[in-house]
Amino acid sequence: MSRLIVASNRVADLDKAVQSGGLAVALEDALQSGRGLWFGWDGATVEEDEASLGIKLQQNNGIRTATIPLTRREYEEYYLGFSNRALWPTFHYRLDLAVYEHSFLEGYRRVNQRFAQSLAALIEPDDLIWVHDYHLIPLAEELRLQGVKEKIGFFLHIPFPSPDFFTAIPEHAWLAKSMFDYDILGFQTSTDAANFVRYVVEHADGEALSDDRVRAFGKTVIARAFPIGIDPDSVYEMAHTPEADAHMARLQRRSMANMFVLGVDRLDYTKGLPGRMRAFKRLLELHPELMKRVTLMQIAPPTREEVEAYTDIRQELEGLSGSINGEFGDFDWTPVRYIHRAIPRATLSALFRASQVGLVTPLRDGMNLVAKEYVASQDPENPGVLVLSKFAGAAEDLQEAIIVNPYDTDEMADGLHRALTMPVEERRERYDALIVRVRTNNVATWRETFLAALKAAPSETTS
Ligand code: ADQ
Repeated sequence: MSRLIVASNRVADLDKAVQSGGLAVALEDALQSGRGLWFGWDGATVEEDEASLGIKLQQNNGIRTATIPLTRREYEEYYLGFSNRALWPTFHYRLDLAVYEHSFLEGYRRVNQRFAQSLAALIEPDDLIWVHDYHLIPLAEELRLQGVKEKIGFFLHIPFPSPDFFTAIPEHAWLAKSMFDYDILGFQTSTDAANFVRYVVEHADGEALSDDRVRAFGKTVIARAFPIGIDPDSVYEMAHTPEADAHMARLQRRSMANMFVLGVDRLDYTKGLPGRMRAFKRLLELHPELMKRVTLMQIAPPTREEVEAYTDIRQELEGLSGSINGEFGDFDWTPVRYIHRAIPRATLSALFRASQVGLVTPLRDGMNLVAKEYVASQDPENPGVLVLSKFAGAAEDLQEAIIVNPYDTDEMADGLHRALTMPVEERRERYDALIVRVRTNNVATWRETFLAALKAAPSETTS
């Protein structure tokens, strides 16, 4: 049986109970059910000469990991620089926030090279290699240079933008060419896969063949959508423990409002958090009868605080929640509760279940697992309503949510009002349809269909 080798930028601290990264949650599930190895950065930054300390092999919660540190300079150029100041904003259609510096690109190349050198030494014949996300796009090219002949698949967790945006990246042709050293490229949605194919055809003199195959640079690769999912049973169970019941009762007791609108996101400018608060404010302006009856609870733990755009968004949100509370709040009612830290998954599940509305309004999002977790946590007899941005990858599938345009404050306020006043029959109908979709496209389906496609990929794709 072939082993599964997963490579991602960061190997999560598997001993930690609280995690706030979608990738960590999905991969933990994926690796525990088979033999395998998870390779990546250990999260430490070291001085230039210490980096040669090399790979650390460990076993955690039944998962074998192989990790290496980054030097401070690599961290700045590869991680903060090219990955998070160039690729992340560009792939999320935010060219206004993108910073392209040559040193970033050089650092990105060097780290991918160093990752490949370390990983190549661990690969055995017939291993299946699965590379994750935008930090490691050229990893396959570097592994091939190290002589690795095994099948290598890539999954992009974030959107693949339209060619107009992708071509803004200096050396976009190099990046695209390196994607042809994979056997299979997985995207979150059919739109992302189509954007990639369009780039290849329009800008790389490539050709779209049958069966999702694309040919360019003298090579062929499969480009297909594999929508990521969650484990709906474990999410449901976590939302229905005696602790969750107690948590819900406490929440209701302590709050004057009897309805909650819940937002749960990493604090990121792609998640549309200021727009969400403005929509809630508009809801209160248009429907004063809802005052003291509804609270917006926004949970947003900080991430990437060394990138300026992230401190800006934090300040903007603190200002917005403060001004809404100042204008509308009373001694017995706080309209917006803004919690700026990660919270345990069990508590989160209880909050999902206790909220009448799950408000998920990113400006762009690869998939958005919170939308699926919200649906999976509901009581089938008395379910809450999902209000979902049309720019979340999840909207391609979760059509029975109330789909809104996150740039349109009035439409979002209207969507919120519909959700808060929806009769139970309609709530059940929408939930019944949504839960089928969440169950069908779950995390196990995602893993298995991707790995089956990787195994079945014709080996001439590497030629
Ligand atoms: P993220 O941008 O991190 O992931 P998302 O899909 O919403 O976004 O996953 C976040 C995960 O972290 C969820 O499981 C959520 O429950 C958890 N989480 C969020 N806030 C938390 C908090 N305060 N406390 C505890 N847990 C918290 C990237 C892409 C997404 C894509 C995923 C998976 O940007 O579009 O869906 O990868 O592919």
